Amino acid sequence: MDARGHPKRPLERKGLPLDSLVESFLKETEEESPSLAKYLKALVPHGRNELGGVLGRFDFQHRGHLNAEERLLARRVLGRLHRPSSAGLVLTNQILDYLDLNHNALLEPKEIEFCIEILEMFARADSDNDTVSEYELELLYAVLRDTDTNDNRVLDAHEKELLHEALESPKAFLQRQRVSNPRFAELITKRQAH
Ligand SMILES: [Ca+2]
Ligand SMILES: [Ca+2]
Repeated sequence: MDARGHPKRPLERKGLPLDSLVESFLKETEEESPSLAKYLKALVPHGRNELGGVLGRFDFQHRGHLNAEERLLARRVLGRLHRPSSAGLVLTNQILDYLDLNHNALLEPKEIEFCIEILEMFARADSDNDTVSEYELELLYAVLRDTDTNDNRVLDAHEKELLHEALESPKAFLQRQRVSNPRFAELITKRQAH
């Protein structure tokens, strides 16, 4: 395995061909998913970089663009976001860092499945729909930070197990988070004050 995919030396964002990843993805997505393309094309440059950071996780062959299959995988994640914005994509990258369980800067099918399960759970954390809002991404990020008990910015096997239990009874889990996770509680309080 070369340095790019080495678990201890994850691919740096600055090493990714962000422009090429984003340009080619937007071009194809215009046809393949016009509603998603509409939001992504409106991103400011900083948001486009964040989008490139997400897309790089699906560039399994390191070619600087995604093929049809990789685009489908990317859209399984991006399509879950409610009106993807720059701030939402920053959070998405932070979240995906945790869910890159083998720390190789790519999201393999198993990691994607887990990611979708988690996103589905958080899609209903605040609003009752299938998409994850920026606020719900913030809640999820707060949960991941709390679950990362050894603070190494990735979910280790035992930490992932904790989250698996959460998926079995999401409502009870979120209730417990309000009590046990100060970052989560703070977000809820802020929200209620508005
Ligand atoms: Ca991975
Ligand atoms: Ca950890």
